[in-house]
Amino acid sequence: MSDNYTEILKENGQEHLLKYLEIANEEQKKRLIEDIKNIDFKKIKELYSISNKNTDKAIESYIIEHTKFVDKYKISKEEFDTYKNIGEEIIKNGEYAVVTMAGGQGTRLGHNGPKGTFILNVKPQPKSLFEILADGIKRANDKYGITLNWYIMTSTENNEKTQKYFEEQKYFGYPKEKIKFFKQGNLPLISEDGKLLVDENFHIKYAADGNGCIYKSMKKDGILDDMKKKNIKWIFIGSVDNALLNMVDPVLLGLTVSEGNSIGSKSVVKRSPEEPVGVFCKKNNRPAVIEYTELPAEMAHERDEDGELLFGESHIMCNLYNIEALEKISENNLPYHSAHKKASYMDENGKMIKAEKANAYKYEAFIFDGFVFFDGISILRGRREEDFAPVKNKEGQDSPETAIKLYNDYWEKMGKIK
Ligand code: UD2
Repeated sequence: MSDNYTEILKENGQEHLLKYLEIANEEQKKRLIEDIKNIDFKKIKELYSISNKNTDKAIESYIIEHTKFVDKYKISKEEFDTYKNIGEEIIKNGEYAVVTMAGGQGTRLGHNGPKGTFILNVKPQPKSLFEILADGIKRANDKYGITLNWYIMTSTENNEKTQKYFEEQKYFGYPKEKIKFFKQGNLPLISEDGKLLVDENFHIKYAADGNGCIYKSMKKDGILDDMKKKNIKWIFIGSVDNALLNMVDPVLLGLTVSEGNSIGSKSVVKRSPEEPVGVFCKKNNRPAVIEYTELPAEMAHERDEDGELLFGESHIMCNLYNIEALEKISENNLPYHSAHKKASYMDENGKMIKAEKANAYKYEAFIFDGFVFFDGISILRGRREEDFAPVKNKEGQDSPETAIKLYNDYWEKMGKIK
């Protein structure tokens, strides 16, 4: 290692990394030096400066207002049909594509692997979250006589495993050439005292940079160019962990087009003030979502004169954009949010330390922070029993058990309707 390094690490308060180089063998040394070479010290300072910010205060500095929405089942049949027809025309023309954000792991679920590979014991036979999504898109393909392009975002942590799983499962019968994977980026974890952490392989510890980084990743990996080449004009971006995710809703598309907006989103009524979902609002007169981790309790409990939660329109990760909107967001920088987390690491003597309590900060960009670049957003309120069966926790609410029930009930009802 050249002295140059020593100086740079010292100048940036990361000289503890030199100690690891003293105990490393040649191979480990090479690895760590390579990582050190790639450190963006400016970014680390920027990230560390936002750690543990008092988010309640941050919200108070904006004018936050309730936002309008359209209830899918309270509009007239005429209006409903108009939106539906507009949306269906675009879909049939091949100008619509879907994107799945699958960078997350199933940690909260206790699942060891990409979250999309988690199997739900649904009727008539168990299916992984990926298979449930594939089946949903296939149904739309059959209905509209098309084959939608399906883009899937993975992370460094799960990219290989995800692609292998799709191969093993023969892409769930989906035409392989219509599926494209791309990878999101990483950001370092930073200790409470501003230090980079090292893992047992003498690598600096990084974690996925949050679903808001999807915009830049789509641009960098040529996904936006690919869409333009294919004449795709409208793009749906959804999560991997909602067993009732409707990725192809022509009413949402038609509403967004009719209202002259570039972005749209599906919502459901928030179950309770405590439900862990973001909520739609206007922030300094711009469309926005306040994340559940950042919504002050007082605001979460506020009700209007009809007794409905004032901030009760849940962001269920059903987002729609035209291609220009995605281009625009990808050219802007979204803010990072910090979370105080447990992170195991290796100490300077080569001993693994398992964190018993939160000891480091993780930084993430949030997808809905891209909404602020637009004058308006079309929000279509759907129904929880049709649109939202999140799989988040091992047990209790939003667990496999609750998602399976919602899924089975929905399909039983749909079967009967047919
Ligand atoms: C998300 C939303 C929240 C609400 C809720 C509904 C954000 C920031 N929050 O909270 O407002 O809508 O979902 O279910 O979006 N993901 C990646 N890469 C990452 C992080 C996440 O691809 O770096 C994906 C993940 O695979 C999943 C989705 O984003 O498909 C949501 O991930 P989460 O579990 O981090 O979000 P959650 O439940 O905290």
